[in-house]
Amino acid sequence: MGIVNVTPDSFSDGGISFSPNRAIARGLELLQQGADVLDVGGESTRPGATLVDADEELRRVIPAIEGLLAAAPGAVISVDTVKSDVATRALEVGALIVNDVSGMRLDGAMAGVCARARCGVVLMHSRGNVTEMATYARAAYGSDIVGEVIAELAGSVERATAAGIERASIALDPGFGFSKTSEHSLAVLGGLERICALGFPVVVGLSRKRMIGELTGVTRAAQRDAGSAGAAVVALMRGARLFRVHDVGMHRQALDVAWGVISDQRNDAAPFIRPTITDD
Ligand code: HH2
Repeated sequence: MGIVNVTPDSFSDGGISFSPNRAIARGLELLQQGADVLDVGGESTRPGATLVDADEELRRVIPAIEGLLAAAPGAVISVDTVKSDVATRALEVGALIVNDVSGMRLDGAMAGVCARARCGVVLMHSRGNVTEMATYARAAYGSDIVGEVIAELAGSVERATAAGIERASIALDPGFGFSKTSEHSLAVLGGLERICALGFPVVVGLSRKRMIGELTGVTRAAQRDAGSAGAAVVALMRGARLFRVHDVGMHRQALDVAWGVISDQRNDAAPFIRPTITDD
């Protein structure tokens, strides 16, 4: 999933796609790099970011989604929003997935909107409202953080299925960096297999997050792509299958190689090598 942040204030790329034309150009570039999904968002969850109302969020994301689908009609678009009004309109103009970082906790109408649209949903783990979810205000866990994340994700699955969303339409995301210190995020990555064992496809958003900065010492978020790809490969090995990333080209290459190695070691796998490449 390539990230298209139509925001002035996202933590690593705020401003770079903050106009419909720039967002469309960015999205097309990410498709070219091998993105299977474009995740279009209009509100940053970075601590200190400005909250936006639904009208402003709609002004940001709808022209970008419409323009992307006009330029790339087959593109699979997810909308990164916690607001049912934004999800409704995004689905009307052609988005196929709703990526809700609140796991449908914050807007009681969200689950019904997604059920009626029969869209895909990403239910991410977080705590608190949009302004606090990426802080440590609610980052208190006992000895089994993975168990707590699983229990809270189960609440999101319950909200979704009670409204009529089919289990086959749901993917789960443990929410790296959301109400989690870097130690917490590392513990969740360490226990990712338990989350994958719930039976839903698992999405990870590790790209450029603080944990990558704290492991590498790279202070500028936009320079953390190589470290992010390393973490993504670990997540793949532990069962994650969707990767929300800024640098699609680098992740595609790292994950294609890792997937090729994994596939090669499974007896039932088809050969993964692309024999047409001859220039090296
Ligand atoms: N992280 C961010 C936003 N949306 N969605 C999912 N499913 N998983 C994530 O980990 C996730 C997400 C935060 O990253 P970004 O969009 O780059 O920054 P910002 O919130 O500042 O716009």
